Formats: sequence, structure tokens, C-alpha cells
Amino acid sequence: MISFKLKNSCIYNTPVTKLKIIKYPDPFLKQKCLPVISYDKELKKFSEDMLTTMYKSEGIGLSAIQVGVLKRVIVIDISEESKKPLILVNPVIFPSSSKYLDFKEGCLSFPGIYESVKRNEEIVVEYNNIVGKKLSMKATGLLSICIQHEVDHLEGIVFLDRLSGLKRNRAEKKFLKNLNK
Ligand code: QAP
Ligand code: CO
Repeated sequence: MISFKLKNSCIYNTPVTKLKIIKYPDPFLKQKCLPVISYDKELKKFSEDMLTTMYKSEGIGLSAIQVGVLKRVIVIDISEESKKPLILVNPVIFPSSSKYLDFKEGCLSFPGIYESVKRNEEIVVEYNNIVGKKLSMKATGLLSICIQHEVDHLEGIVFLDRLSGLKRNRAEKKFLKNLNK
């Protein structure tokens, strides 16, 4: 076999992959994710694959744990035409008002169920971008809810965990029943 190395070569098309989304009640989703420490091209490719997976599944948010990776990475795009992707690495949330909001949430790990969850209306999120630069932003409304939902996943928390006992049991039963259909 002849091996050689091409000089000045360039990859024009990086293949994008749709990752498999882990569904509830897989116990994998209960784990805690670890901070990202290296901002390399593998992390960049992974976050792009997460976005591809989210867009193909018609989601607005996805966390790394949902695709089997225990790293503190989330991707979000709440824009109408899927053109404003956000990649947040090692995100930390600080509620910035005492106002709350009830919103009917869904989750790509719970296809078909939607339940109303109470969350902080306004937050500041500190995070690193894809090259490891420390940034912070204020978020309100749907973006704020989505960031809180995705950061919960990094702690092994799913949205049903945020419901009261009775509502939670009802929603869980409904979801599990539809699973075997
Ligand atoms: C989390 O969830 C979220 O059941 C992201 O059949 C949701 O992208 C935060 C989805 C709402 C705030 C508000 C769910 C797609 C997508 C499904 C999602 C489904 C297809 C959920
Ligand atoms: Co979710």
C-alpha cells in the first residue's frame, strides 16, 4: 500500500451527521454532565452535528446528554427560519428577576407530550462560545425557558421532574402508554 500526505489540502465538505436521540425512560438521561475543557475541532464538529440533529427533528433546543455525550454543551435556535443557532458551552444560569412564567414545554426525549412548567422569566447566562471565549447574555421569554430546560438536562433533570407529583405521574403514564403503541 502506498501512503502519502497531501500538502495544502483542504476538506471542502465536512459530513454532517444526524445523531440518535435518547428517549425517556432511558436512565442515561439521569446523569450529570462534565465541563468541557478542550475547545478543539472535535467539539466544533460535535456541536454542528447537534444542530443538524435538532433541525432535522424540528426542535428548538438540544443538550449533549440527549445524544449520548456527558458534556456541558447545549444548542438552541428559537428563530422562525432556523437561522440563529446558539451554542452554549459550560452554561451557568443566574435568575435576574423574581418573575415567573408558565409555558407548555416539549422535549425531543419525550416525543408527543407537552406540559406546562413554571420557570424564571428573566435570566443571565454565562457561557463559553465554541472557541472557549467567556461570554454572557440576558435572556427573557421563550429563550430564557429554553436555556433553563436544556441546562436542567446537563444536571440529569427532565421537564417532568419540574411538575407537581400528581401532574408528573399523569404525564409519565400517558407518555409510557403511547410508547408501546
Ligand atoms: C425544549 O424542546 C423546549 O414532542 C426543546 O414530537 C420546548 O425542541 C423549551 C419536539 C419548548 C421551551 C419550550 C417535541 C419535536 C421538540 C416533540 C424541543 C416532537 C417533536 C422539542
Ligand atoms: Co429536553
